[in-house]
Amino acid sequence: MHAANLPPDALRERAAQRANYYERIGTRHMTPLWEVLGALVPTQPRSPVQAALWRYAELREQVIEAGRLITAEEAERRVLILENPALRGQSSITQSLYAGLQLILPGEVAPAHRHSQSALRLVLDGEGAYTAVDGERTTMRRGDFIITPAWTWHDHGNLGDQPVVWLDGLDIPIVRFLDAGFAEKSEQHSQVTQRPEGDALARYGANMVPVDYQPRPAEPTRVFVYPFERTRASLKAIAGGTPDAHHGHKLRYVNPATGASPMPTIGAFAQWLPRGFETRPYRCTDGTVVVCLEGEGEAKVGGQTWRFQENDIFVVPSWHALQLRADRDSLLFSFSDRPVQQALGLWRDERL
Ligand code: 1HN
Repeated sequence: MHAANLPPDALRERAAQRANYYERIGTRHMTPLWEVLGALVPTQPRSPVQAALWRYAELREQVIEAGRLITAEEAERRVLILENPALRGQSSITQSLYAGLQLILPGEVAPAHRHSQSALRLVLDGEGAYTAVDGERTTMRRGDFIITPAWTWHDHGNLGDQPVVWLDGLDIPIVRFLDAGFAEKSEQHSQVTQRPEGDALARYGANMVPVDYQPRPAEPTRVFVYPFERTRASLKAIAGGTPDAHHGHKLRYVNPATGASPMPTIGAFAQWLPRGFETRPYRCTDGTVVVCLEGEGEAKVGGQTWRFQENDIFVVPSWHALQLRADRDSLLFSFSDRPVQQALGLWRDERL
């Protein structure tokens, strides 16, 4: 008999029988699919992630205070994690990604280590720091996008006279989900450099590669720094053309030897929105972290609207419509797990 036709007594009786049954099978570590099927297989993504924005003025103040409380040495990495408001305690900004703001003060060293997690840095503030990746240093300049692929040795230092702040993005939640994390500390505090600065960019980042180099599939790029100067010049050069209605002028960073994303788990993008331009709403399945490197404007994410300016950071959850408006010429950097979703045949987007 259909539930709607049962008298109230019978309905109550049946609910009690089911509850009793669920409890008995529960003691044997079983649970009924029919109670959770809709949530397990939603008709479209219903991310628990919350749209959120962090203003750099506040971030900077807080991270500078951390500089008075703990040294880079003691902390190993002096970082304030940006936790999604709906994922507190999980060290995650989206379900798949970690983000944090790192500070290194003049004279400090963040000692060499390596781990299975892949990392990116986006330099936000200050001059004079460097990162070393597998034996090569790169000077960190504002807007530079620097990667430390999985299992590469990396350390940072500040040889200048200013605090240097950057955004870290890592695939920590992905590696945690897969239970595939390893890490080790180096005996070398700071890596001994094996090649001069600029070597990787000269060999792999000038539309050429060493004659016998054949990248393995999914190998991260040997180019570990994408200088802001070059990114900006490319965007400026194309900015005279007609912007895409949903993206403005948007490029994705690639491994120049393969066309794939710089690292297998994290995709990164740079976007130019001319002053006065407003994008049409767009959504995609990769929850995305966005940083304003230049300009200012307004972002609408789902039902929320924020103003953004330089170095502000916001997160767009999976399948939330995003609409951007630039009130000055604006340059936005963003990163997401898109290459993972694409490799698995999961990625979708929609132009609204
Ligand atoms: C890490 O190695 C760095 O190298 C930053 O700067 C943040 C967060 C978790 C695990 C490793 C870095 C990190 C991290």
